[in-house]
Amino acid sequence: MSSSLETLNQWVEAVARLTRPDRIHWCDGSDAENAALIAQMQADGTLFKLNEQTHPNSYLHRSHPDDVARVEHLTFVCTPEREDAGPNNHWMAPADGHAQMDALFDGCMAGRTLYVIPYCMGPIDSPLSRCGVEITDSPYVVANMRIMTRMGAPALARIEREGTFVKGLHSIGELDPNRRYIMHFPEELTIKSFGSGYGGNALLGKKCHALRIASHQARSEGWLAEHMLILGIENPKGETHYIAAAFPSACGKTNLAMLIPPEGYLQDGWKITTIGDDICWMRPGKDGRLYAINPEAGFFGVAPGTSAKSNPNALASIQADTIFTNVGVTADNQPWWEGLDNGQTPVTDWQGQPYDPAVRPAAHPNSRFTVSAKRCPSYSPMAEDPQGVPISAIVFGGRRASLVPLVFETRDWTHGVLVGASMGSETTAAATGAVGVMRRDPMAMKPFCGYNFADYFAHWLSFDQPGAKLPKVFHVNWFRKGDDGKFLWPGFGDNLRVLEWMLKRVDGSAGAQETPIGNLPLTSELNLDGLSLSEEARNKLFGLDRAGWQAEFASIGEYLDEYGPRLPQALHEEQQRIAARLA
Ligand code: OXD
Ligand code: MN
Repeated sequence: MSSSLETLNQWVEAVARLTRPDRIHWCDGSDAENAALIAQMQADGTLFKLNEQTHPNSYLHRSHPDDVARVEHLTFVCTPEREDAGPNNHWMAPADGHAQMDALFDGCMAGRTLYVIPYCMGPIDSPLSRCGVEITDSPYVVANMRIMTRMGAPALARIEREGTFVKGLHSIGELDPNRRYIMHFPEELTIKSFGSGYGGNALLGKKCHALRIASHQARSEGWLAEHMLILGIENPKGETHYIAAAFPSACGKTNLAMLIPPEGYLQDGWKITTIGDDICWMRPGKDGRLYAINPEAGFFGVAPGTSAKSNPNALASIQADTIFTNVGVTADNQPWWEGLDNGQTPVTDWQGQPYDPAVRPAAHPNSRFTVSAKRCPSYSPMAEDPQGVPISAIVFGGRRASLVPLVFETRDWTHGVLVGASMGSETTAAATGAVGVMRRDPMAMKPFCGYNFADYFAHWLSFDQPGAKLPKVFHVNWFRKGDDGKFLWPGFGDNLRVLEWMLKRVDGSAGAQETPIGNLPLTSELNLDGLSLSEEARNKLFGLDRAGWQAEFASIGEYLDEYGPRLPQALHEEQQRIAARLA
């Protein structure tokens, strides 16, 4: 036996001694294994079969009502030095973290099966991919990991070849919010998660491995692990450019990744292809460009708001072979959520109670679908390319009702890093806590960066080296509102108009208006044909509110000061330079 398999066996044995399961099952990822788990969950009432005619092979899971989102206040990064986790993370000393977690895990799997899930994040034969093994006592987690990762025998074979893997230990415990923690030990490539079955807390390949542990690993290995979608844009000449875009959770990454071009663009031959909707791993290639893979194999998307109008590709994806979590159901057992707009009505809400809109929505605002990326009509074969795709533009964006224009281009990489580092957004239902509160969410990584943001910004800056051909960096805001509180920009498919302008800037075929905050589009060069935008919309989407930006830059300066002397001087200087130009 190879030494990595020995290490794995020893770890599984040690975990079994601690958690004391009745049985141990090594997952091979086969159809038969999946069918058996599904049957078992149907029998114990944790999974309900949906209408086989309308939604073949699809199921509904209802989680504990207190376990519906990520729990940022219970998520820790345990580095030997507190400063290495930074002010952006909750911290605990590794020994204390292990002691606290191991006390929770003690005997927790009695009467249960311990599942061992070998998985690979990224195409199985890609040098950019990384493997992990999750141990869990939740068959729901196994079924979801099978969709979200390359799970089973091929991953185990790669682990045997490669030698290293991330160790993730998970138990649903008693689903008690008072006995719930998600801890990361980046130096040990280890995750321990207890007391939650919710995706972001329990599918350890996703946020815990592919972002928190991977970002830490990426820093020492010279790459980036980011909370970004990746899409391809094919123009009428048949050329494809790839864009990576970071938006906070539940701000439309899935919709943008699967965008359907507006009518005129379709006729002209534009096409969008999807590489990923949530996570992007990128590293410089030999030619100096950044190459990206999507480490995931499926989508864990937000259901509410997904409709034939907002995201036809997502809706087509989830017609079969899908696990729905916390949605409502119709009388004939079809899944239903607010914003589905399909003319049907729910009879049962996400808690399994008769639907009464006065009591609660039919679907939880953070209800989800889990589906293989291969079911998505726009999924690109390039997503399986081991070399990844070259990135032409990086986009940052938040949910900002005021101040921030539709799009601007940053002047250079350092400015781009500052714009990413100072991103602000209104909070959403993807995490527990208040919704709609503006907070700084650098690179959309606030909940996910596995180390001190000051070091993370320095790592981003370090990519600007001789010979590097870095992507252009842009900022967008699809969420600007007018005085009447309504969105000013139509969004969805029409966002392609903005992406097209970015690509024109990349190839040098569009001009721009230089301003202190960056380069704004000339409205003559951003295609607005067929849109009826009011005078107010044009002013707010394409104009610069100088006084508002002065205040914003003062607030950005205060925010950056929270990182103290560890913050790269180049970012301070960039912030000061722009603040001075605005004054
Ligand atoms: C997600 C999230 O589930 O960001 O992708 O919360
Ligand atoms: Mn996400």
